[in-house]
Amino acid sequence: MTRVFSGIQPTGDLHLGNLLGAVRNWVEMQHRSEGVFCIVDLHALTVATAPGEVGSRTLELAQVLMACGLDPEATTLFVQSHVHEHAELAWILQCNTSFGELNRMTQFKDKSARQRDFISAGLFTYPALQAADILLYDTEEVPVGEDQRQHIELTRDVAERFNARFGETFILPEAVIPPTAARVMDLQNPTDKMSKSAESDAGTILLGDDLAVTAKKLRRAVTDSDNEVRWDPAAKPGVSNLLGILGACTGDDPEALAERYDQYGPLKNDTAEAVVSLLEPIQQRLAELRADPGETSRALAAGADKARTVAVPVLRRATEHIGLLSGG
Ligand code: ATP
Ligand code: LTN
Repeated sequence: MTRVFSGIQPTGDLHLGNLLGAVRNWVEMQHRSEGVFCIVDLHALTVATAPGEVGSRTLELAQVLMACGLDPEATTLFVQSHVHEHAELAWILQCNTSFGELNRMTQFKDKSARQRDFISAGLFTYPALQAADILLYDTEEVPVGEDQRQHIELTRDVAERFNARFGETFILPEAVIPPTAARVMDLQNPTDKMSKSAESDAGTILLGDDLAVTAKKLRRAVTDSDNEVRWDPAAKPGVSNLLGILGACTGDDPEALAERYDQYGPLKNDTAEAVVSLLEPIQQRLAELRADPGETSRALAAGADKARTVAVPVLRRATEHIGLLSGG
């Protein structure tokens, strides 16, 4: 079976972009591949956090992922900091990544521009930790949204360089980007991606939102004034975003869907209905999981044990190929 790895940061409430662009595809892949899914809490430390915040968000995110359908029995679901090999391999990979490569990363440019007074070195070297996450599991496929393509390409470059320097060690992974909803846009500013860190949440559908609020946000989505339903992300970003969301929910091609509508109102209503039906069962399952946090903690501990069975030998392979003196 194909080894699949992906990660998600415990930095804010999950939104529809995370669900359609990433998490839903993980759930789909979990029974036909060997899935390893990681809550990347160390990545969350790259921007300022209050004491205790990352830990509680980590547990919450695990519950949300399980409510979305990730089955800890069928996959490996674990927390990055529980498997120390991630941080250790990240250091080794930093030493095989150039300053120039990291300096070209658009996520670093975007995120550092948003920090007012402190840009951590970790924010800059973040992609080396991400490369470690992926390479530690001999990963073949990495299901992510479009915004992560550049990081996966860097991971391949670093793996290739390491292999050339020290001998065949790492498998080169491929990004797997979904055909629809790879980039869900903000409903109020449809030229920006839907994001946890947007200034206002009017354009963001949060998985935990009251469903009446969800429907209202979709019906109030910004479109344009010509009232023509057409799939054209460049000229009609708002309308195309709704078509993309509806298509991702129903499994239809957004371009074909456009033919069925000649007004914005019905498109907005149908999109709201589709999103509400997608979220309703997730919210119900989440309420059950929240009632017993011990169940999630136990699943995460078992997940970390499973993860170590792969990560420990892969890190050893890397240190042996480098030729670090064995400690016995
Ligand atoms: P933010 O939403 O604050 O920018 P992020 O991009 O760091 O957060 P993560 O939680 O790290 O979000 O991302 C988890 C997954 O969700 C990644 O695979 C990412 O590509 C995907 N993703 C995030 N935003 C979107 C979006 N608007 N559309 C599609 N996929 C997305
Ligand atoms: N950088 C990613 C999160 C992430 C990730 C990973 C994704 C960290 N490690 C490994 C895929 C594989 C983000 O910001 N969305």
